[in-house]
Amino acid sequence: MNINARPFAYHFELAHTALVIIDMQRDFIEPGGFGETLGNNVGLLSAIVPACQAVLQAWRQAGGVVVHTRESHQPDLSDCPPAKRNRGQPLLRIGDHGPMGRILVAGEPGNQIIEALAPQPGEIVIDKPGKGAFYATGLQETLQQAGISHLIFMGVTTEVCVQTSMREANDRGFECLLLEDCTESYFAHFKAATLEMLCAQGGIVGWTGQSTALLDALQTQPPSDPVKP
Ligand code: C5J
Repeated sequence: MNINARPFAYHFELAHTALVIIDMQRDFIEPGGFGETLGNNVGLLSAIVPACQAVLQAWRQAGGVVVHTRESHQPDLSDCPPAKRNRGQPLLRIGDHGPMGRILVAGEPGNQIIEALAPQPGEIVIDKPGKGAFYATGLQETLQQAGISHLIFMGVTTEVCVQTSMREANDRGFECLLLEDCTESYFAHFKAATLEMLCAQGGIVGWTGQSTALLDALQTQPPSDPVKP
């Protein structure tokens, strides 16, 4: 399939492409979580949920591989270095008790992916202690075993975990597209700058495009059996 993208058309084959949804968790999107403790207006992020839902539904219908990531730490915080936990002056630090349970800790209510985009059985779910989806996870091996060479990204936040993951993926040889209307930041100018820099210089990190272009391409695909991850 070919879809319109920046800096030029993005070509992918469904059987070798995964949809990667970065950190669409209550901790970033709802009040009382990690994002808000850092002083951000978390309401800004929910604007992309309908577009993400439309893509996820179409991708599932087409039978494509889906990867969800969660930024999360072990309850003993053994995977959360002081350089991360002690940074800044948040209202609550990682591991502290908040209204949605312990901040950014695996298994807590706030650490779950929002209901609208909840993983389905058979989809890959990666718990990551860092910003990038490849750091201290088995994601690279999992994707290689599934024959995946192309990644289409959505999620939050554009300039932190999404950008880091896309750069990590590109360094590992994956051909990456970021859906512009399916990613969001607490800072509009950071989102805009990130989109520009990822696809600048002939696509130095990868491509960016619109979800409608992907949806149009998927509509021409006959529904198929799910690709085995
Ligand atoms: C942040 C993320 N912003 N998922 N995490 O700390 O972007």
